[in-house]
Amino acid sequence: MTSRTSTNNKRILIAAVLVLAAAGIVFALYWYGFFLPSWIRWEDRTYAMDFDNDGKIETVTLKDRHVRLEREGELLYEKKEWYVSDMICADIDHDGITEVVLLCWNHGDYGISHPFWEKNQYVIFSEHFYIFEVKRDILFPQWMSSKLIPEIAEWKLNDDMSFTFKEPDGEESTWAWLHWGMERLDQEPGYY
Ligand SMILES: [Ca+2]
Ligand SMILES: [Ca+2]
Repeated sequence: MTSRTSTNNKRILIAAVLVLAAAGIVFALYWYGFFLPSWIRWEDRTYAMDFDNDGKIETVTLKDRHVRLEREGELLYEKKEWYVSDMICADIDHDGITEVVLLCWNHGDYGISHPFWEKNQYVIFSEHFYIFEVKRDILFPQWMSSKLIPEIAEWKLNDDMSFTFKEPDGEESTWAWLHWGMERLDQEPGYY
């Protein structure tokens, strides 16, 4: 092997290592949400109330994309792997118990119910609509959507506990929890 060939091989090896390192960095940035859509509005919110009717005040906080549940300064529950853009706490199903409703970005179309045969989908980010109750000192899942199609860019809770959703292109629709799941109110029935 000539010295020129050896030098070329080293250059190729270094170039390959640099390409792999760059790909790794890009993947890490994607995984941690650096390339999520620019239209997402990341809100910070705090709700303090007796969510579980035990006579003590719980605080649910959305800050820096993450949700925390605390009681009297003690951290009860935190979900770090989800990226939560907004949160509303209200009794959206009219049963007298306040729900914690999240607009959330995570990996995979199906949230925690991800089918085993959809392994490649686990990498891709998608937006979800999640409903929890504060129960047993955690955010206890009541209903969790699969990937939202279309996505929700903004939402508003109306006085009757219906939601107005605005899509990234500006189109609006009205939805509510009537029986099971979110149902569309302002046209032919649809479901999230
Ligand atoms: Ca309580
Ligand atoms: Ca309720």
